[in-house]
Amino acid sequence: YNGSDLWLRYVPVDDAKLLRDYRRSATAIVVENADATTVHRHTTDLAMAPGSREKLAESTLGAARDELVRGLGGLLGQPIPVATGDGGTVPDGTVLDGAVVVGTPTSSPLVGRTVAARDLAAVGDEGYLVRSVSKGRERFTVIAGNTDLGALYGTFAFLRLLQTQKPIDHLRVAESPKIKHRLLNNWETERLYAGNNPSGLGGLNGESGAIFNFAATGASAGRNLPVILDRYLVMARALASLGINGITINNVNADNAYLTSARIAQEAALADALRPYGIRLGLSIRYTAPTDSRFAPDTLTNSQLDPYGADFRGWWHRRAQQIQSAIPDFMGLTVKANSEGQPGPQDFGYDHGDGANAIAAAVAPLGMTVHWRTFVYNAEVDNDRLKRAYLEFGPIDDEVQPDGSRGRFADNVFLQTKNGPLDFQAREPIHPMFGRMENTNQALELQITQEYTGQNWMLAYLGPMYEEILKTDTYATDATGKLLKKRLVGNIVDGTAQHHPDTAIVGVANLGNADNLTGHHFAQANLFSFGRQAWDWTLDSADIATEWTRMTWSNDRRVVDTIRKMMMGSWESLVSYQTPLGIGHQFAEGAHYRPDPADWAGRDDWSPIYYNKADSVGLGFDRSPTGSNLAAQYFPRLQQRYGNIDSVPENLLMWFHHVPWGHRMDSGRTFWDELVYRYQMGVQYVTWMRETWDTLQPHIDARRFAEVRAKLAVHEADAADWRDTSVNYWKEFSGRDVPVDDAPLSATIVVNGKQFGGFNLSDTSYTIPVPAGAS
Ligand code: BDP
Repeated sequence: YNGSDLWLRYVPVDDAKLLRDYRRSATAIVVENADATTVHRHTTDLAMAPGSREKLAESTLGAARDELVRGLGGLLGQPIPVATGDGGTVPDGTVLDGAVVVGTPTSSPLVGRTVAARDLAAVGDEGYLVRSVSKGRERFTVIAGNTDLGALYGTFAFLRLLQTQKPIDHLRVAESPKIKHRLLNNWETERLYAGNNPSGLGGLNGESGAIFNFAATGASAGRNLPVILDRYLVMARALASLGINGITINNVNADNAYLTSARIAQEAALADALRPYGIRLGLSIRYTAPTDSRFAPDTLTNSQLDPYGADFRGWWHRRAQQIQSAIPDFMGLTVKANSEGQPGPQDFGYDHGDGANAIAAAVAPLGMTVHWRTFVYNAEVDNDRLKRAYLEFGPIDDEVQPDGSRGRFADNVFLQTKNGPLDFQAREPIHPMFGRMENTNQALELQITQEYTGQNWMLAYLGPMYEEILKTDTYATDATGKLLKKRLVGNIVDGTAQHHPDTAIVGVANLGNADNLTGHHFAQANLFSFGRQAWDWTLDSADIATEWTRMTWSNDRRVVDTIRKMMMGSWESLVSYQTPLGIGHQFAEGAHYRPDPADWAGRDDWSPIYYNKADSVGLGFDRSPTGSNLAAQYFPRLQQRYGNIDSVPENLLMWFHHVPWGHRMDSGRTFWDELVYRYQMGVQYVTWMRETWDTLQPHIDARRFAEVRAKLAVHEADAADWRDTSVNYWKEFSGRDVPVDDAPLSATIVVNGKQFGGFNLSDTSYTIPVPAGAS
């Protein structure tokens, strides 16, 4: 088995008693009028590639029915019949004992009769109820939504119960998403480690490694869009199983090709295939696209790019209209402007507010949104790249408008902000803008693809990282300085903190054309976890790990416990051997995989030495009041906590302070000793993971076992490289010896306040290999 079903593996339930119970509770599938509500298609030549396993769904309820057929059939080890009466409805008096009934009150009279309208109203547009119902001597299960999509989400939730071996005979589930737009950004192949070749990057057969094949040549020619490949639908089903409802399909460093008529026709085909699963399409665009000669004769000159001019707005409106006529439910545009060389309004004397509002005004009449990214930086701002975003966006959010209200950004603009102020480092403090942008829609951007977290070589489960971010207290206050009641990052993002009506969360995805879609088998867990947390950010990442493991690997107790343990410490261990105690960005330039702490990359703000500031005094970037004072961009409580070396959490120590080598740590050790221990502990965790994985061999299918095993060997060697390279380099500045074991260390990993023990650190001392060329 190659991992190509992601977590939608429906292998027979291996617990005999449970299997008997399940078989009694799921004897028939009833989806009334499943085909009556077909989802509209806007392309005519849509087809699956020859030999496909997947099949194009014609409707959302059809997708729900097909999933039950596949899922129950697989899990119960026998085909489960689909029952529908004449005209697609089930006549009164039909025996329903054991049936699984799916629908909305509109699609299904039976659902309408069984579920109280009030209960259903409470779960909103995309929520669902799953209920065990008894009528006389009949017992059956109803999966109900207000919309077909809600019913589809409920169907996946029901199947998940069986996949994770939960009881299904007394169900009373009511669920609805906390955040409205739960989206992926797909950077195509940039920072993608999920391509179908051994390095995980580029492509075979003329394919690029990207999941969607827009421009195939060579052996793949003829299989490019609008031909639909199995992996698109596996993706669609998997995303629907999490409740992800949109995907922006191209890189934020956008190629204007995505706006050409030919490409729009291909995008329409893709949108048609994904529509039954509730997944809407969006595009990333370049601010200056109107000047691209590919759009001739509808091409503007630079002087027509004035955001207040009719030319610029008219152009975007026409283009958006063209997209909408091919893709009526198109979401909108994501913009990376005046960031890393991308053009933007500042090139023409305007600010981000002017630029965002211009495009927003052009698409607002079409009901579309603009996601304007806040990833802007400049090393010259107080010598600290990290301060720039808030300095640029804060005043626009705060600006008093002619009508007396505050905030200039339009209602259909989302500011899309990375979790931290730098750039997806393995651990960052939260971005200071969260909670500070009271008057503008916020979208939190998280990275799922493992650009800075081990790419496709390292096993790093990021669920705990997302959890840490979402549950961090912003200590946001209201205008009078009073602490808000709800003020975790998750509350800001879901709108409950500051009453934002429109809410969004975005994951930069890791989907490629690899057999298992994500490169590393365990990278599937990061997509899964993101989706679960996008639906409900209060979920516990350890529970999510358990769920994923049961669905993906096995329900065997030992396998579940072992894999969960490996996963839960893996991120913290990565932080520990890569960038411990709050140091960031120590990567060799470009690839962002190996360490190179001594590097100056030609530009301060891309350079490890700019971030580490190593000298004979100590290590770390002073962002306290004696330094750049990034700390002051946070709300008062965090400002004080981060700004003081004695109160800053140790895991962010070097983020905010230049820490003297002899500084006393909580452990009683000096900073230098603690630092070295952290590197070593991180590596030892990986050793433990590698050894532990080996013990699972009898329980794991051969191919996936071997693939993970091979990656863990590379992982261990590369983690050791991080440790050795870093410690060797820091030693030149500290002039101190590498500590030898004082006592056996307790290697408890604490994730979000919960402890995950699991491995024995009897020997934390190690000898650093002398680097080549040193005497
Ligand atoms: C950085 C990536 C780069 C992206 C950029 C962004 O290295 O590929 O374009 O973020 O988010 O992390 O715009």
